[in-house]
Amino acid sequence: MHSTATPPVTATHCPYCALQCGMDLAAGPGGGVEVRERAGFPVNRGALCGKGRTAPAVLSSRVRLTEPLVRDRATGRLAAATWEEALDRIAGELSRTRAAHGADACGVFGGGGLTNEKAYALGKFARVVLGTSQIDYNGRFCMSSAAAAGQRAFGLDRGLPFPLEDIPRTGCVILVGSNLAETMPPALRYLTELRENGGTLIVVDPRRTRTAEHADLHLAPRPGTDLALALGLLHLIVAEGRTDEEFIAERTSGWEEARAAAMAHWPEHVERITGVPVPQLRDAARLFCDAKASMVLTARGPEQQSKGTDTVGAWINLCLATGRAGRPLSGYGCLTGQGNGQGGREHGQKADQLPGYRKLTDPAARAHVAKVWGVDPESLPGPGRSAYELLDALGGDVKSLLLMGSNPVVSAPRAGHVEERLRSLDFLAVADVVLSETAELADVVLPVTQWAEETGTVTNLEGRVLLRRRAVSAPAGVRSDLEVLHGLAARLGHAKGFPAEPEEVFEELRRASAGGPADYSGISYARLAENEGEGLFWPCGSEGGLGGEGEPRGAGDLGGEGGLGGEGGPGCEGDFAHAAPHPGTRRLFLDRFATEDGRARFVPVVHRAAAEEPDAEYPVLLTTGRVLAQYQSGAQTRRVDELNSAAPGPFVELHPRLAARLRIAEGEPVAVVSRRGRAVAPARVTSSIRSDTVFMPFHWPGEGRANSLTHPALDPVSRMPEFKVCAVRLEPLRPS
Ligand SMILES: Nc1nc2c(c(=O)[nH]1)N[C@H]1C(S)=C(S)[C@@H](COP(=O)(O)OP(=O)(O)OC[C@H]3O[C@@H](n4cnc5c(=O)[nH]c(N)nc54)[C@H](O)[C@@H]3O)O[C@H]1N2
Ligand SMILES: Nc1nc2c(c(=O)[nH]1)N[C@H]1C(S)=C(S)[C@@H](COP(=O)(O)OP(=O)(O)OC[C@H]3O[C@@H](n4cnc5c(=O)[nH]c(N)nc54)[C@H](O)[C@@H]3O)O[C@H]1N2
Ligand code: SF4
Ligand SMILES: [Mo]
Repeated sequence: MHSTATPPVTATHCPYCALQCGMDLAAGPGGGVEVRERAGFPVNRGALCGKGRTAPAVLSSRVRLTEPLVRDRATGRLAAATWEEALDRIAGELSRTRAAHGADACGVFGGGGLTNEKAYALGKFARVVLGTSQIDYNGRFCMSSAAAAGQRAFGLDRGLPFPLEDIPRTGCVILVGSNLAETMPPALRYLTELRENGGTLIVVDPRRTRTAEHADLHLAPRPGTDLALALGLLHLIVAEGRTDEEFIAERTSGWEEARAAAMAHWPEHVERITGVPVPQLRDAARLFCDAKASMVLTARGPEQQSKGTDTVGAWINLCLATGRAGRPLSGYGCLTGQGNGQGGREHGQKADQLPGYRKLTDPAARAHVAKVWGVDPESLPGPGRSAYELLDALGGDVKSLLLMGSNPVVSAPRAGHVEERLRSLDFLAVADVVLSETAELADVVLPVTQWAEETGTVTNLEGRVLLRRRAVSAPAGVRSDLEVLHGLAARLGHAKGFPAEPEEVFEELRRASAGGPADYSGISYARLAENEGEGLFWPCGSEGGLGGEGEPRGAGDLGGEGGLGGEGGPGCEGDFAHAAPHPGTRRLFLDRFATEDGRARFVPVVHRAAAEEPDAEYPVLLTTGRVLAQYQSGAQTRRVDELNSAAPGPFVELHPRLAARLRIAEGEPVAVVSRRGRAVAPARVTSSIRSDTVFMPFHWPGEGRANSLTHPALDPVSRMPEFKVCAVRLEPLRPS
């Protein structure tokens, strides 16, 4: 390892999930890097999971890409090349594609792990340098349904509209489809403290997970039926007269239609759909309403469905009908997943979006951002395809792809088909820190720096913007994603506008976001360094705009001076006459929602079936998710010995009754077959799962790849694929 720590101890953040735990990095013995506890950071108070603790192992040049690779036309193999050769090749191929087939034949695919600066630069690169509309990113597979539902109901999407510290102080939490004991372990503390304070925890998950074990009440619905469940609860609440009519009248619109839609979902009917007994539904409704304040938190379980947006909408309706939103210690929140899952969805790598969470179809937004970019608004392309649709179009009208920060060969739905589409491209370039399964297919692979080797900002699941500092130097031969975009832009005729220095990019991002829903204009590296122990919550506007580019704060999409009605503070909301810096907005919606009239919108939703329900041929439901010791496609964590020992490979979790019926024994290999493909993994027999459902984690490639099976049906609003439910058949494979 040639990493050296400079300075000796650096306060920074974890590379992995959206909690963005604080950690200290110090020089370890033998030139290595050591993770130390950073007790002062409030989100995790020093606690780290095994992934964060072992993250320095992925800095090692033993597992890293340290030189560019270019596919040799004669041998078909990837071979070491210079940076000049690699960048020239990419620029040349993209130019050729554009000349032959038009700008939209060039695609770009990004990631929610990329810093704000990278996400911003990637979106600008696509629209300004390539002129393509064909850009989207893996966040589409993550929290897009919750984002769409939040926009629809509240006029704004910030995953959590309140800080995590509010959770222990509310009265009741319904946690829907989140296994945070494994996916955000240090956050489990907020739920245990809730219970210590006398509050109740209700967990909704088809499996009795490590998280569900902490619950006062565990509801285990059939996968894909959360929409019916939420509507059934609302039906009961209305029937028992427990709605908050004053709140509904003062702060919402659309109740009558939503109420009528919910009333069609009788508890007995909901029991038949979900498998959750009526008495449990009644208990849940009562606990939620009895508490003085309560919250609903969702994660991927209910969201990764072809009706994810409506499902989250139904849970939001429940909060609104009971006055559990826009009030202290109450509300709906989404537990966003990736390291920069929040910021990554705000600054323009999404198909329909411009920086600052602006809409690409909004003429004022186009004019504002075009001015910051120094281009004609007319030159900006319109919205492109969503992630799966883009991957599905590869080799069709999209001929070349630049991919940064994702590994879709493992993580995309119907992955066998996606792999085939990637192979059919004229040209594929991948920037990664390791040779991922997707990078293996590329014509050019660029070795890039990662978290501890570069400075950048990330926005955690609370909307807390953080400075993630460089702590070590990168291995020789590696460049940053920003340097890559700088080099490519220069070769494609844009010598200016793509600085490689993160702070310079952030300064431009501030101006581009000014006045938008996700306003970062009041945030700077200097302020983030000053607020290192806390970060700054967006929206955080500037007083008087920046360099004449920004509109006055609040004049944009949020409608006026009242801003978002966050809780006040010195010089806060509505008080921009004097020069005190904006303190950021820790809590949203307390005075008004971010809609035009300030009211939250009920959406009338009704239950519908999953895209693929079990039948005689494929009689079992498959759901997918995560385990504690592996992260996502596993590209990083499968390279860490300690994590591999804890979670060495894929498995199929199934109930003893199902196992007995199919004569499958613990540990025996079993083939799981769907209409998309087949996967093989050892059986793990456990009574913690419903007997009509099997579960597979999706972290592994090859034979045990769960996504060989999954269904690419998309939610009509968010374009989220149905990762959490499809129909499969199980075939025991007795070892010969
Ligand atoms: N260890 C680890 N931690 C991670 C990650 C990782 O890969 N590994 N990834 C990060 C990212 S990007 C994300 S998005 C988060 C995800 O965090 P989570 O959402 O907690 O993760 P999942 O395991 O995908 O899904 C959560 C639960 O949903 C349940 N579920 C399945 N189907 C349904 C359903 O139909 N309804 C309901 N209600 N529940 C269902 C599953 O049984 C599972 O326990 O984790 C982040 N943290
Ligand atoms: N069946 C099933 N499939 C799923 C899910 C599920 O629950 N079930 N969950 C979905 C969800 S929520 C998500 S978020 C996706 C995630 O799936 P992916 O998009 O595949 O996510 P990662 O494995 O994190 O891939 C990130 C890649 O970027 C690389 N990388 C890390 N840091 C950097 C960097 O700074 N720059 C560059 N250029 N590269 C970097 C990593 O090495 C890795 O190869 O998977 C989705 N797929
Ligand atoms: S919980 Fe998330 S942010 Fe915290 S150490 Fe683990 S992976 Fe890193
Ligand atoms: Mo995610």
